Amino acid sequence: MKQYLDLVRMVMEQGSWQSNRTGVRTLSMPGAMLRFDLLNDGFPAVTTRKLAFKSAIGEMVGFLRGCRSAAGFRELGCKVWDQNANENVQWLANPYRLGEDDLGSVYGVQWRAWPAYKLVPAADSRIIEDAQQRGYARVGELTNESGVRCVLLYKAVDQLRQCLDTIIENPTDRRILFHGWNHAQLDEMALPPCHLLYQFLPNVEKREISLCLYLRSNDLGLGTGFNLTEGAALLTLVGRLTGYTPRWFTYFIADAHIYENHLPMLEEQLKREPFPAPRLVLSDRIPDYAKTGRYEPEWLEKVEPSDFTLEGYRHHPPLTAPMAV
Ligand code: UFP
Repeated sequence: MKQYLDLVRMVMEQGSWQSNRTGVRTLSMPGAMLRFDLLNDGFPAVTTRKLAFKSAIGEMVGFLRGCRSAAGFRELGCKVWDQNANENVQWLANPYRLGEDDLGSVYGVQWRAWPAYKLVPAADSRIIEDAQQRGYARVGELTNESGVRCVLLYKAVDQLRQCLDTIIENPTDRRILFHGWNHAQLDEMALPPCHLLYQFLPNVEKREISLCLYLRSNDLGLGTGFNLTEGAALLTLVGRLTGYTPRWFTYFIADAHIYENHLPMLEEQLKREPFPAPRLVLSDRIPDYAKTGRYEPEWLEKVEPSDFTLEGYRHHPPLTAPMAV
């Protein structure tokens, strides 16, 4: 995890002080990249303090299930959403909030059920039939501003499942990605997504699969270690279910920042010598496509946090700092 510490050092030395909505200023640097070779260098776990591995995996499993409630995340062992659900005053006043613990249509909702609508002239039966063949259902009819009768069609797009299907059916495709930034619903979320674009890149000859992940905003003190764990774990799971060995995990950050009140924690981490990377082990329960030849994407929902173990994880003592909400 030298790369992570180098990035922290660089932002400390070259970043600029910036203000933001949280009231705690940050040292920020626009544009950063980390790249990990999961096959040869192990799992990208932070070792200069204790990583909240169970919590990070719990969150990722919650995303896979399309979870939208802090209570759902807590049941999976992850408490990081509690404050965003119940203490962010802007969200508390948001009309889309369904009550205590609700987070709106965050991450997993978009990953597994991106709401897609089409408004089509009722006379255009070719388009309507085509949309229906693609899984859209008629939800109603209306007359638009120009007086044209239109049909409203809807489907929930399971973007992640589509990625897996494409890895199996058309692995040379360069369009295997899912996106969290749904403009139409940004006003319905407790927090607009930070990690928002995931692209899978299978290499058919080598039977390896890589992931490029883009984060619009990343808190280097508390967020990065968490998000790296989730991205690398997701790539490993997708590799298992589709028969590919996880290889390159490339992590792009747009706004890379350090909150002022995280500086003492990070300065302490920079004094510590990182330990060798651990290994992520997935339980044998999760079917290995490479061995069985059977495609079982329903395991995206069936995996449990206990299916993920970090082996040989040596780390320095825990350090904490307050999360900016
Ligand atoms: N943040 C992360 N990773 C996440 C997540 C949030 O680093 O997975 F959900 C941090 C980034 C930023 C804050 O410091 O939370 C979100 O604030 P904003 O929306 O203003 O960028």
